[in-house]
Amino acid sequence: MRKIAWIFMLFVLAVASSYGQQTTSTQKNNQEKQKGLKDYYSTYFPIGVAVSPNALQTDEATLIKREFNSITAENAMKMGPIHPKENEYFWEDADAIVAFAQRNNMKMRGHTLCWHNQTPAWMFVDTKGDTVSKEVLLKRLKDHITTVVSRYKGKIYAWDVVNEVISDQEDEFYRQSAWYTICGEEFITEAFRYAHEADPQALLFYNDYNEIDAVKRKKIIQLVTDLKAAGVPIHGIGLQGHWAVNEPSADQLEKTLSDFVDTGLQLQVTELDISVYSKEHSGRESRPEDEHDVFTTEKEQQQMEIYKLCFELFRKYKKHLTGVTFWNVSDRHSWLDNFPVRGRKDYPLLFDQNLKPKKAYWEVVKF
Ligand code: HXH
Repeated sequence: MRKIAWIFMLFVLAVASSYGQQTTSTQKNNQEKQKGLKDYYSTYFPIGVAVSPNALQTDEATLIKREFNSITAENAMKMGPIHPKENEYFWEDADAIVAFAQRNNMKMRGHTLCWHNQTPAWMFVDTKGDTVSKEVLLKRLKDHITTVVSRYKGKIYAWDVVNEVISDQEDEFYRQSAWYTICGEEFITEAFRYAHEADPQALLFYNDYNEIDAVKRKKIIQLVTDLKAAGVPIHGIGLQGHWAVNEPSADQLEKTLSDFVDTGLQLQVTELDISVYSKEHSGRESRPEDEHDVFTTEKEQQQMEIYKLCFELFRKYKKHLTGVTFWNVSDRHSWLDNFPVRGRKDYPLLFDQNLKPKKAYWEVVKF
């Protein structure tokens, strides 16, 4: 009788332990099923995302870790936020983002060292409020770049050194920014030199938008070709890629990528999003009819097709394309919520407001 009890006990234990093993392997399967964009694209290029320090404290952090293997600070490293006063840097936000990337074995892109927007008020004036000289401004630029790049040396593998210096006007080459008006084109070459001096290992990019426009593209190509020829340390071109349901066309994007490949520099798509509204190239207030312009099934379909097209071409150009970064995490919040139309919500990303993959996501990973 005792023997039977023992056999019964052993049987119970065996069943329990195999049940335990089963749950363990089921859990493992579940983990394997949680593939992210970075896994689908592991043999192509890193997939990045622009973040705020706040996003890293919410449930978006889990999504970021699952889907992405590269991070950019959306705002925290821009000159205004990080260098609010001449003798004062604000490191907290940028440091938190770099620490998150390091903790999670992600690559980190730096954005951006020299730009005409989000610059601190003190940068272009002296204590009396008069415009500073070229010498003073270049010295300030050098101090800024040296301090920021040195702090993250070895932690940031690529920097957007100069952002958006090419004009949108057909008959004008350089944007008439304060940098340009005070220094002439020299601030561009100097910015690259300062960055290279501070971290010789970092890859240095020129970054701009609306590169799918043939006229603007030609100017960007001219700029980077001249920089390269002059021996300026530049390694890549960042195509922001703020596109929309009505652009780019397949031919336009293919021509864009192949034209840039001809420069011999590496390419990255640095700020990808696809607005569900037709592209507008100037800002405006919202109009009553905008309210009806919501995320319809038709828009969802159009957005899915553009995303599909983009990633087909990105994969085709994988030899030259060394990264694709999304500008924001999910439709819960994006910079396009207020831009270019104030107060209008946009749905430009691959994850919806509940952080669930959208239809476009499945098209991007289906290949
Ligand atoms: C990017 N500029 C910046 O690189 C990035 O740092 C920022 O967080 C978001 C977008 C894109 C941009 C370019 C031009 C522009 C606005 C945004 O100017 C316009 C003004 C009115 C209408 C359309 C464009």
